[in-house]
Amino acid sequence: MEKVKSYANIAIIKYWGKKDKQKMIPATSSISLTLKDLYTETEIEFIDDAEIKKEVEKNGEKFSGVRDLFFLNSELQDKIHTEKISKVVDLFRTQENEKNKKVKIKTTNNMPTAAGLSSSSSGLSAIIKACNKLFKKNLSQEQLAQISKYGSGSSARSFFGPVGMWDKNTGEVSEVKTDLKLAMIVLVLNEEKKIISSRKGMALCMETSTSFDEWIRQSEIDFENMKKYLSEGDFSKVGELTEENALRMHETTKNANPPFTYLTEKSFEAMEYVKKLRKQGERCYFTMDAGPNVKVLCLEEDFERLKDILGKKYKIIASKCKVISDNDD
Ligand code: 2P0
Repeated sequence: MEKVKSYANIAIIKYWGKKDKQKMIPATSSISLTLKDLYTETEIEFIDDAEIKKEVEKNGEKFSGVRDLFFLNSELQDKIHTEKISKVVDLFRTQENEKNKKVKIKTTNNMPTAAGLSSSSSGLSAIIKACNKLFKKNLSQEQLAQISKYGSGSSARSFFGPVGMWDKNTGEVSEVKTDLKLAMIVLVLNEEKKIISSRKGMALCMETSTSFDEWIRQSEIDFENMKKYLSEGDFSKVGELTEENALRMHETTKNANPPFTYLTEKSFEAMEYVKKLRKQGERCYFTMDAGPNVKVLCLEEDFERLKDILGKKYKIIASKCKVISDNDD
């Protein structure tokens, strides 16, 4: 049995749209922080058909036809969910003698699943890492990132840290160098599953949103500027652009047909609160993904104080960044 741990990432320049779904070419380049305290732990082992049969008999019709066993937070997943994971494992069952190998995966997130807290980035990257070990493929971080994007685009960035990027023009996933020591404080406003998955949300926006072309055009500029601000170590510029880019992404949902939003009244209140703290001299900036929760970007040096302040008002999950090395497992 192999055990791995992988970390979630939160984008400060968002991936929102696919230029080519089959080849997994994103419509926008993205940059994210890899967070050491938002993670997934995954165990994987080979099993035989008899073990699958036994579990299916125990659990019922919904599980019939699964090719592997997939437990998420201790719960056996049904055929539909398991098939998505089996397709990811297929990316490693490439040799003739691997084609019929069955696996049992047990995965645990230390954060609410599918509430826009990026559990898919840590979850999918963990499965990729686990398969790399089990199938003894010995692939590099970059090679793993390139496989991981087929499971979930954002998961590719989790192979690099403290800051990772995915370039839409070169396809490359890599580390972004910066001297800034960054951290994130997630304000957990709602732990429910999101109504529209990011995958469906970004596809709807790409097909129908009247501001999508403008989003793509501006995102290219944002990406270049963010790389520059990170390399110059200009935190206020990084923070301001993080907010602007997130708001631009969310604008595309409002202009979709039908219009929708991931943000709630509570999200807007939290954004206002972050701005208020800034007026009081705190260095903090917000970002939001495909869910209502607000994430606060700050510097490590302000992390403890901001955790105290925000923790008085909100349930928080706070994390510094994770440095990922080549032999990270
Ligand atoms: C991001 N998100 O850059 C953006 C911002 C959500 C909002 O990447 O379809 O689960 O599997 O490639 O990676 C979430 O999308 O989507 C995401 P797929 P994924 O983090």
